[in-house]
Amino acid sequence: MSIIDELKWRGAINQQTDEAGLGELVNEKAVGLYAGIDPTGDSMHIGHLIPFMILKRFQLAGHRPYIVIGGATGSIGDPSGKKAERVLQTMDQVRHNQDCLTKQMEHLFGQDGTFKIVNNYDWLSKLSLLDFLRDYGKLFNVNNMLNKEVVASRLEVGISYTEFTYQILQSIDFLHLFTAEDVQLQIGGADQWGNITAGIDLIHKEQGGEAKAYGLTIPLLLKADGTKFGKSEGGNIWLDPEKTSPYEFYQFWINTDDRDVVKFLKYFTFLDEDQIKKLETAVATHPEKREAQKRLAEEVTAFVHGDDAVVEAEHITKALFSGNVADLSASEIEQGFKKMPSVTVNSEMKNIVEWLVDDTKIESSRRQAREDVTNGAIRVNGEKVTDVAADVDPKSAFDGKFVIIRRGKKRYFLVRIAD
Ligand code: 629
Repeated sequence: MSIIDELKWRGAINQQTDEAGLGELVNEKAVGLYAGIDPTGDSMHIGHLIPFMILKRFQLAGHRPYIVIGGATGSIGDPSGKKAERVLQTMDQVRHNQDCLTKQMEHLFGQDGTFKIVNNYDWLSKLSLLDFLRDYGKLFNVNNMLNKEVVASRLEVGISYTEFTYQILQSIDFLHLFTAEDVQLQIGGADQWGNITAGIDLIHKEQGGEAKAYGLTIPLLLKADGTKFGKSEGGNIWLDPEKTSPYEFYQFWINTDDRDVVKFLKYFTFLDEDQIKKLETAVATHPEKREAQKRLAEEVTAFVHGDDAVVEAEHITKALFSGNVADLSASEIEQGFKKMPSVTVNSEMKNIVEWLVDDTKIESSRRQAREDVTNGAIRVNGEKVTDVAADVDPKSAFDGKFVIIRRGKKRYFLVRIAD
């Protein structure tokens, strides 16, 4: 299967500038191609991953991917998909974000030297205003620029000259990579169509109408229930483990709707058609086993956070489900209990009823606490405690850092111990 047929099968093609031309090109040679990202934040989220995973698929098929980190474009701000003018970031912020994203990209894609990461600050910052206007501005027709969806949709509310100019900067990148690195294809999300086609027009004006430059966009990812992909109640699903722990990341994929899981397997894993077909059958015949969701979570978590993170996430999931929390490590507790209610108390040993009511406030009254303990509804660090006269020793487990309380079947509380 050609790489383009594979992308079609994955549902990953929205528009192409020249389907026949690109189809021929990818069969002829190792094609240089790129996608860019602007450093508007200090981490990618899973929505950003899509075009870069497609670069990876091209690499696996023998092509030559480039990632452009937008150190220059990020200091301007792409109006694509934005309803209103952006607030400029300080150059310090841009540099900080650019360094974070570069590290993240290197970690995910850049280990083997065939996947190049470049920064457009290196060439765009050298351009003088006069060169910009004489060499490039002259090749852009304002009427065409105004007709780009991105600009047209902003004319009522207004758009600054700065953001209006963004498409020229991204076009210069494509031209630069075309001439310097023989990069002939740019890919991006559907919102990038206007910028990508502007670049191809510039290449044709500058290098002649026969120059072979192509664009391909990827559809916006929609979920079956109509909500936005990539968010949980807590906001974005980040790739930075400090912002979204590997366990939360794993849980996000595990919770995928049956109606979406095959689509996500195609977009976010490197599993092939046969493997995904088998999982599709599994969803249809044994949805309760959630085999496809499990495989999805394992594959994506391993790709982003490594195999050990998958083992940890599965360990936490099992422990929380069965209640056997005693052998969780401190790091697993931090991850698994991030979203659960927590309190901080001192390390003093105390009677369980008093401790549950006065110190941790997990129980609202002594009567309720005594009742729950006697009925066997309270577990301390995984062990049932039924004696109302028992003491809780906060230092007895997890290096004296935590006590885990479970009330009833499902309600967990994390008690942090101040030292
Ligand atoms: C210089 C900068 C280039 C080529 C591209 C760029 C960045 C581009 C952009 N992309 C989005 C971003 O950075 O703004 N102008 O947040 C984002 N992208 C991934 C996908 C996207 C897109 O990083 O393309 O569609 C989101 O899925 O919005 O020479």
